Amino acid sequence: SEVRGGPVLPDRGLSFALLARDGQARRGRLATAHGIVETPAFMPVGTAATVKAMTPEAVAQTGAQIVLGNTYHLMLRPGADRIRRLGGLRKFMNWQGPVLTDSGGFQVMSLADLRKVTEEGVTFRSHLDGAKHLLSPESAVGIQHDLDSTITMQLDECVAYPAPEAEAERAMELSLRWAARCKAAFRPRAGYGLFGIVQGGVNPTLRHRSAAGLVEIGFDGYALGGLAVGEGLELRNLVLDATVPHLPEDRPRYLMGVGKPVDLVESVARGVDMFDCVLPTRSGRTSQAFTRAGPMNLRNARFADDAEPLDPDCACPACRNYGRAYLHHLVKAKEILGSMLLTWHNLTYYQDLMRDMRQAIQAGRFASFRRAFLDSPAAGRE
Ligand code: PRF
Ligand code: ZN
Repeated sequence: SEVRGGPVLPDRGLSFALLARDGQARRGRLATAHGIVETPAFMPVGTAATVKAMTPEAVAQTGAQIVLGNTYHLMLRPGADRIRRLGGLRKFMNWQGPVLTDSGGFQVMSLADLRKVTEEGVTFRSHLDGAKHLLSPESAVGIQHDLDSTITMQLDECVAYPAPEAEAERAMELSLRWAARCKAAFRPRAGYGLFGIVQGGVNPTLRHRSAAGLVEIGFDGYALGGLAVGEGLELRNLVLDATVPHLPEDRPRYLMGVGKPVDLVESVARGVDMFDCVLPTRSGRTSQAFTRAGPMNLRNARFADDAEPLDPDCACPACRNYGRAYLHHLVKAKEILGSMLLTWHNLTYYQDLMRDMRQAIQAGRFASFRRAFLDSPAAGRE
């Protein structure tokens, strides 16, 4: 079982205690104004002030200690000022723990219409009603203050993959200038933090310069952006290996938008402490389950008469109280409960994986854990 310790909050910022190290893998504890996060940690995505198909109470029962929200979606609907008046995002959505909010730049690039990036910020038209907006480093931080985010992300620009090196360099340098403006606009408080975001495409030199520039400005944590954009596991691992050594040991490292279970294990092995990804929740709504026996699509006819639990080694309600045949029926009939139960299971699977990694690091057996995982069907490499 995990080491327990009371929260120790610094006067300003977040406290991050490194409890154990095993190779590059780290076991840590992040203390925030809104609760403790044991790391390595996976943050379920709650884009529009909801982790889709789950109540916050159920999200907490999966073992999640922090959820992610999105500046872009919330500024457009229901509006940052409204959420501020209603007591902040945590109160609005009834999530008791800490929240990390992404800054909006990445979502603008993937969702908004008529985007334009300038030194000032990014202008765009809402994908909901076409209204024109500007997101600047200062307004992105201001909106995250309105949301009362526990962890605020800097505004950055993430380039597509592949990108010409000059383009990756321009976006990296712009993101660094935006990082300094975000730091100046951020109001430090005890138990709240601001994270910088490393960019630089897949070029190790650019990544190094980005990391060094961010460290000079000084942040409560450092995110790795611009990855999981189609570069593939091998290239991503090379970028991680080239970047992580340039980040401070005593600050959390967050790999944005990653990933599949195997990606989490391989990134923890390279020193990453935090993750977020839509995969467990989105897959849950599209009939895909992550299990110890590997990924399963519950739409498959082979489950029609299969009364076995989805994953016999999982303690979630979907696995304890129902069989695969029933889950198959629910997804075939497009019943909402199918999305709910598969999301509940997938989030539990992800949290169990993180807990198992934390325990393995703590016990100094992460290398054998990693080998066993990679050799198992759960790695999805069949
Ligand atoms: N920047 C921000 N959010 C992100 C990313 C990024 O580069 C990614 C990249 N996978 C996911 N989410 N701000
Ligand atoms: Zn389960």
